[in-house]
Amino acid sequence: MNLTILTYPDKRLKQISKDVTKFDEEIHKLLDAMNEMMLLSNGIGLAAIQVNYPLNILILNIPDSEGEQHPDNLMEIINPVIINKEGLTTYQEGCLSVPGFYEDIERYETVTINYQDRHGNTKSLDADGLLSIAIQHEMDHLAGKLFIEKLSYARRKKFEKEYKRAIKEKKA
Ligand code: Y12
Ligand code: CO
Repeated sequence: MNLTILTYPDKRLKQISKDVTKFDEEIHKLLDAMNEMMLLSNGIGLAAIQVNYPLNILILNIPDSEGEQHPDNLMEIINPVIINKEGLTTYQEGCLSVPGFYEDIERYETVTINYQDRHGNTKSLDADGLLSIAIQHEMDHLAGKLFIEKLSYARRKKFEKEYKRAIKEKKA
């Protein structure tokens, strides 16, 4: 499976993802290919829509306290639903679909989600810290939203200017 990451302003990133209903070999292949792509790209989170599959799938690999990622820490989250959210926190976020741009974004501090694993088993997860932030960032992708849409008007304007310039410089 050959995947490429869609980058802003690609309109396909705006698609609303749909629930997975068949937990078959095809979904397992997609999950494995997404993990490979996330590792290659130095990412800690990836939603299926970022590789042009509008399905409610996200994967995460949160680094440990030394900043190292371990294959054992891979999380595969399918059809997630937030059932509880508490508090507020701010973290400087980045996104593989918005390369080179990082900005402080406000999120809920903790979230509880229900989701399914790759076999369709139902699970529940209480998340805090970076895991909670990453889940919310990736779930926004499933709703067709990017973190830059949470910026103030002034910051968004600044971003558009800088991002356009960066794309131009890359092409030149
Ligand atoms: C906290 C904040 C955001 C998330 C969502 C997941 N985001 C990522 O995994 C972002 C990865 C990323 C990786 C990049 O590549 C390298 O560092 C080599 C990158 O690089 C450039 O843009 C040039 C940008 C973003 C989870 C938790
Ligand atoms: Co992202």
